[in-house]
Amino acid sequence: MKINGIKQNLDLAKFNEDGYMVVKNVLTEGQLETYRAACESMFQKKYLEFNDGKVIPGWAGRLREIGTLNNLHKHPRLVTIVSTILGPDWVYAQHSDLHENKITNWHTDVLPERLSHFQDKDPYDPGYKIIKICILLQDHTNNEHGLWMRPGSHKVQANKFKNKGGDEFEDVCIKSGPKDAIVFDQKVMHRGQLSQYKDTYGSNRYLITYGYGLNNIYTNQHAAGTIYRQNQQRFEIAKNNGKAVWSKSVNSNPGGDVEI
Ligand SMILES: O=C(O)CCC(=O)C(=O)O
Repeated sequence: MKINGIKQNLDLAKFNEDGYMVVKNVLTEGQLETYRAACESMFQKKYLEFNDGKVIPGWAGRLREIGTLNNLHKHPRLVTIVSTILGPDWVYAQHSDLHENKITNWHTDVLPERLSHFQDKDPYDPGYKIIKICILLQDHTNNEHGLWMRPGSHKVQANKFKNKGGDEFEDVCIKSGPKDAIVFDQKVMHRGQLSQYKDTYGSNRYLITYGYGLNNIYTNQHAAGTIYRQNQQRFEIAKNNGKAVWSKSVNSNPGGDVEI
């Protein structure tokens, strides 16, 4: 889709109300094919096993082996989405994750308790505005293995870093196509698949996710915690020659940038 088309299709009122929106056809057919092939190849070489799947954390802009996917986070179509939602003064929040077949239950993307020392500011202050862009590289129009949302839950103040309740929200399954992006306020409750897409469809489920936020202390603190978490996970990958398993007891302190 052309940049102008993307801009016109962004329903900001709905985004503010529900905490998310689907942006159709952000990728071209060619990008989809290239990126799926890049993921297939990359996940043979480097990964952290996590929740029944594999992840590569903190890769965007620094995983040359992944080809053109390496710089998708700076693509003009994504930049247009971000600047339409956040205005001109935003930063890439240093969050990128790539998932293969991961199972993910309900949560928000506010830093978890174990990283809460990075963020002394309350995520429910008005200055905290961090969004995620997710691209699921397969068709979810006819299945329930895509991304799920609890619309409006981003507005409900939770006890700082704790997850919110759930019963008061409606569970909505997003029927995204493989070239669509889903953009959300990272305080909205969301989940991924609870059973394996690949068991039904015979191919891997891939997810690309990036974070962006207002250029302020809230985003800086969130980014610091995210970089730390990603480096902890990358450290495990590096230490295990590319193929590692994540466990809750891992408590490495890489103390700096980790190349994988
Ligand atoms: O697997 C998915 O679709 C969602 C993953 C997710 O919620 C996350 O990475 O925060």
